Amino acid sequence: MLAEKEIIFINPPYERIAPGYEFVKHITNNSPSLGLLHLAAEVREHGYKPSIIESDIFNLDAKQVAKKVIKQKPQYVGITLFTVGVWGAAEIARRIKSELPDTTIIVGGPHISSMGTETITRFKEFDYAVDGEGEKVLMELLEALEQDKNLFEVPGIIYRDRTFVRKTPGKPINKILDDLPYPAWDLLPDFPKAYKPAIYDFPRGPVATIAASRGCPFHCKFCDTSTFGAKVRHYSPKVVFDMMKHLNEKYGVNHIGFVDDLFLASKVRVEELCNYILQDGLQMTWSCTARVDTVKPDVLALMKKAGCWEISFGLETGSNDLLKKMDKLAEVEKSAEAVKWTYDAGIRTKGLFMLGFPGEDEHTINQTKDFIRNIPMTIMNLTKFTPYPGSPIYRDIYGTNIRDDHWEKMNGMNFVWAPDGISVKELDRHYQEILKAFYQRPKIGWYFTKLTLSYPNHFFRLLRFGLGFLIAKAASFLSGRKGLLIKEHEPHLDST
Ligand code: B12
Ligand code: SF4
Repeated sequence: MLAEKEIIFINPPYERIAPGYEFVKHITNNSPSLGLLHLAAEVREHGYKPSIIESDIFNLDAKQVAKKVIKQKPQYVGITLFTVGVWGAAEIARRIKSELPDTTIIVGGPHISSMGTETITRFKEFDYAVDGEGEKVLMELLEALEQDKNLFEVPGIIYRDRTFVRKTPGKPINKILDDLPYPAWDLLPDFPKAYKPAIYDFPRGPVATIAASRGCPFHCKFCDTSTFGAKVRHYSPKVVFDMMKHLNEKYGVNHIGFVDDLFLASKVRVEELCNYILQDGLQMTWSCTARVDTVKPDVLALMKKAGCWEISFGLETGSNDLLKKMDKLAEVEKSAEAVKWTYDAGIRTKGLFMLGFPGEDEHTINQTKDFIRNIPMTIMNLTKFTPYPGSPIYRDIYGTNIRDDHWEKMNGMNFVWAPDGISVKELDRHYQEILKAFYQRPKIGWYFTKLTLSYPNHFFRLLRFGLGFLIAKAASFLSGRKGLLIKEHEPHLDST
């Protein structure tokens, strides 16, 4: 018999690291899914018994995750889907369904918000999908299922009705975020210890994430905003402050990563939050993301005082031409000014860049190299341009053709597409060169040495990374691969 009202939420495994480079895991981002924490809190308030499986963080593959679920025999399973995770999720669902045919499998997340109908059509092992923000719609769906109501009355869901796949109208959003329960951090096994952002991305852990707002009104062509849409909604600053304090007092969290698309969308709210922190004397550091046009010296100075340690700016490229093509509504000169102000305020800048956007060529790549050498940026993140479903550029490139052949590679670390006149091989070479142009400067090397020595957490992670590298090299020589680390991709199993 099935346990009553039990729901297991799963963050499925996906390829974050090229096969053969598993030791890199010690220094990469191991943050939990905040979406699942929100959903678990919501269903718990309505009498369900939720639990959470974070596959990658606990090194669980699809088979192991399914085994855990099958043992628990839940009534419902909820899986969060990024495009990159769809195949892993489908394998988990298939395995669960073969042992527990009565367990209902519901999916949601950014991939569903952008390509839900296609996904449900293709993957018969998923029963229902929730389009967009999940809290309210998931509850309505569960209620409809339990009370055998007409599913067409639940807004924002996708389901199979005999041979048809139906999508119900509407995509309800949470208008007042303050009404949501706190994310269910208490349900995360080994929280906060097991969950770390990438090395050097925080000073002193433990770390937790908060989304203080949802939505973004911009339409940068590479960005998938289909989950939260254009309407920005905020928690009130007092509630954000209370959440920070709760994490600090209950779990000993010392650093918060704000994952809002536009943390600085409202300067007034950020100032209010800073004032709460300062009045209380809360000793936490935090980081956030911002557009370059939302910062000014006065607010930066206040943020620094209130513990802001790093701001991630989507700088993207050193070419104004490319920024225009991206519809970024930004200029390189403005970016340089914002980074300089941030540096002057004593806050680190993390520059988020991308390589290979349509229109990229040798000239724009050289402009990026010049740009990164000339701004006071502390850390740089370079992703390989990926046309994610849900982003405007996806439609420009592929039209309405569904390109599912690249899904498992859509992790920002593979070129799944290349602009005219430049090959993937050349892009890969430029990728290495740009990173070297930034990181091989003595100034940067010295900064990271100091950081490593100041925070033992980083030192130990680096040590494990180094040991892992040596072991992988030795294993490669012993198995006749002559020191080569990369291993072949295992092809995914088609579900159809
Ligand atoms: C923080 C973050 C990360 C963190 C943590 C990821 C995580 N596991 O949550 C890290 C750094 C690890 C990360 C990595 C990546 N990320 Co990221 N990330 C974000 C970011 C900035 C915020 C996510 C967040 O916490 N949101 C707040 C919570 C509350 O929302 P949520 O998770 O979406 O959940 C809500 C709904 O989606 C829905 N829902 C979600 N799951 C489910 C499940 C069920 C059953 C139901 C009913 C509903 C439901 O309900 C939730 C509550 O309302 C988003 C941008 C954004 N605005 O969301 C990008 C974003 C999600 N990332 C993106 C990408 C591409 C990636 C990477 C693949 C590559 C990269 N560029 O870094 C990797 C690997 C992805 C992975 N599987 O972890 C894309 C996804 C696009 C896509 N179609 O796949 C986004 C949308 C950025 C963008 N605008 O393009 N990411
Ligand atoms: S890149 Fe940033 S500003 Fe642009 S649409 Fe995405 S979240 Fe908004």
